[in-house]
Amino acid sequence: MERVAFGLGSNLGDRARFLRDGVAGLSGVLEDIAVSGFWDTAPIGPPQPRYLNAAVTGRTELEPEELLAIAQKIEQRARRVRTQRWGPRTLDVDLLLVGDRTIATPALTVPHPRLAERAFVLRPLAEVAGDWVVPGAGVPDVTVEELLARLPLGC
Ligand code: A4P
Ligand code: MG
Repeated sequence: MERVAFGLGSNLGDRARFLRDGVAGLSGVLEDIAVSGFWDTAPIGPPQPRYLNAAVTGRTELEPEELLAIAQKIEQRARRVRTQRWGPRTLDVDLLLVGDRTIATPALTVPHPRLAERAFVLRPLAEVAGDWVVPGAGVPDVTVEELLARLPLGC
């Protein structure tokens, strides 16, 4: 079993409901699930409503590609409409971490490429996975908690 982490975000409609739906979807495929608090965060990217963000960890035998497909299915169930990159969405489900693995294929990058620079990802993630060493984030090893502490103020 591999430990995996997902980041969830919503900034349209009933944000908490979309996050709860996302958590429910992930709880169907993960064991030992842990869910962070729901954080109200300032939007990064083009002007758009504030987000509610959360992180989920759990354990699974599923392959990363299967996890990505499941995340996308959960997004579709929230009837997510993709308009612009980094634009508003009912529900975004990103695969953040898969154990200590690094993956770089056209469809999937793990750890999530913008994980280390985003407080809206790291703050919820630190609640459920603060001591998780993020592969490729630095030498010597760097944990989620340390990445969060390194962020400039205001992120
Ligand atoms: N993809 C590659 N690696 C991954 C991965 N680890 N997890 C590919 C998920 N997807 C991954 O994603 C585009 C493609 O990325 C997918 O087809 C998949 O094959 P997408 O979700 O369709 O596009 P997107 O989310 O619009 O773009 P992107 O670059 O993923 O945006 P982000 O980084 O998710 O940012 N501000 C706040 N406060 N809170 C937020 O949650 N979110 C965004 C979106 C912007 N600003 C935000 C927030
Ligand atoms: Mg995304």
